[in-house]
Amino acid sequence: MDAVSTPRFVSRLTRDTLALILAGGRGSRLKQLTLWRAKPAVPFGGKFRIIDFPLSNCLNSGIRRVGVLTQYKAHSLLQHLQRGWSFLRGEFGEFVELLPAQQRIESSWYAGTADAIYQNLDIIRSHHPEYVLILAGDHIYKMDYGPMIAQHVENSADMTVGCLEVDLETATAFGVMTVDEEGRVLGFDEKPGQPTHLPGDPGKALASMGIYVFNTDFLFEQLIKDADKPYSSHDFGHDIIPDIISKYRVFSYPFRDAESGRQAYWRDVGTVDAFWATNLELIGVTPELNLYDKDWPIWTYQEQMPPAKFVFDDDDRRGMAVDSMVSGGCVISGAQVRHSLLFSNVRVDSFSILEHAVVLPDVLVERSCRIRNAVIDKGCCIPEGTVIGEDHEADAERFHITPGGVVLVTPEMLGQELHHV
Ligand code: ADQ
Ligand code: ADP
Repeated sequence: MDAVSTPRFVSRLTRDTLALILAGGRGSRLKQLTLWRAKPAVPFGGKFRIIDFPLSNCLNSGIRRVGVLTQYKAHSLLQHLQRGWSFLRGEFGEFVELLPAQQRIESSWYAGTADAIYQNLDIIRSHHPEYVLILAGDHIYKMDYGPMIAQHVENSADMTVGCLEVDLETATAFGVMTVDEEGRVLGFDEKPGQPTHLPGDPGKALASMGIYVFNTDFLFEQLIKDADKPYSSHDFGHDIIPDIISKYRVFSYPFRDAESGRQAYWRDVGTVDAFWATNLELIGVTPELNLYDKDWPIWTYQEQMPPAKFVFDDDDRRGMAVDSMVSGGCVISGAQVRHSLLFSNVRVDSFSILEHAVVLPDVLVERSCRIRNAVIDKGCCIPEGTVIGEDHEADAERFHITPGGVVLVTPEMLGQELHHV
């Protein structure tokens, strides 16, 4: 049996690994959804936040030492982590540690992803990990990191980069790699204008997932070297990887579904269109991302709430939701909800109709509203009779319309200062 498939070997490796989740990016393409919160704190899937996915992946992979590096608009993220992710016991060497920017005196803010790690070198060192797993805080996927670390060790690699095949047209948004038959990285171009396609497939490119395994000592050496370079942007994709591939052993790790061997589910909900579509995709009978999978639970923090209810209103009008997901605390009273995802504590009142809507927590939809193809941000109160998603010209005066025709509505756009109902 090869070592990769030996559970004991893998679990020793995951025990010796410290995961660091980069949770500081701005995520400006999510528009007003990230006006007050970092992208990893954006709610997703009815009751989760995006960061719950990489964090749950760590836990389910047996990695129980995790640092979360925060930066931009971190309040809501920190609150979520403190409430939901402080259950690991430090006494047993297990923790989710918050690592905000400004740990070092000489620089006050993280420059790039490598700088964010560099600023925390002393803290990383104090945990004595053998391997460091660097993750992004803003992707939706379920991944066992154990086999990736095992492959890294079997290859005697200095660094391993997780990768996916993507369509060539979208490859300009990624780090694009070329590899040899053994998977060793030969070339790496961050966000290339003209991405190189896969050898046998002109429509596809090999993209970095922005997740990396490093031998700790090697990581330290490279970060210290990079920190001294005056023209570096201190970024893994721009600076570190292109600089090391010709001198050291850098390998790719293709992210595949363990059972089917096919490319696994992975989404960057970086735009409002992607956010809307990825949430609504969860509704189908057999969605690609199964949140009901007991073998790979996604943990989160959520207030305790009563079950959702669907009630007749005073005029005996039926409250109903079909082809939808409805979270705890919701009340649908004399209203119709179709092909929509309602997060916790949403109230929809009489005569209102919701279709293809993603409604974040704590929203009140008053009577006689019609809402289609929309994302409604947390805490909105949609006043009686409001129509959204039928006339884009009218919508554009108040709301944000995406290139895909989805209407984004936030409390500010409705002139509502208070975030909670
Ligand atoms: P991008 O996602 O564009 O590309 P970047 O904006 O640097 O790269 O973000 C990477 C991750 O780090 C995100 O989770 C972000 O939130 C976080 N982050 C960014 N700057 C940070 C900072 N200073 N402090 C803390 N966190 C920070 C990267 C790779 C590409 C790869 C794609 C895959 O550079 O090569 O293809 O990810 O999505
Ligand atoms: P969360 O994303 O945790 O649910 P909120 O949606 O309440 O949190 O907002 C995230 C952060 O932004 C909180 O610190 C909140 O106080 C702040 N915030 C939200 N809306 C506004 C606003 N209109 N003006 C100022 N701060 C706001």
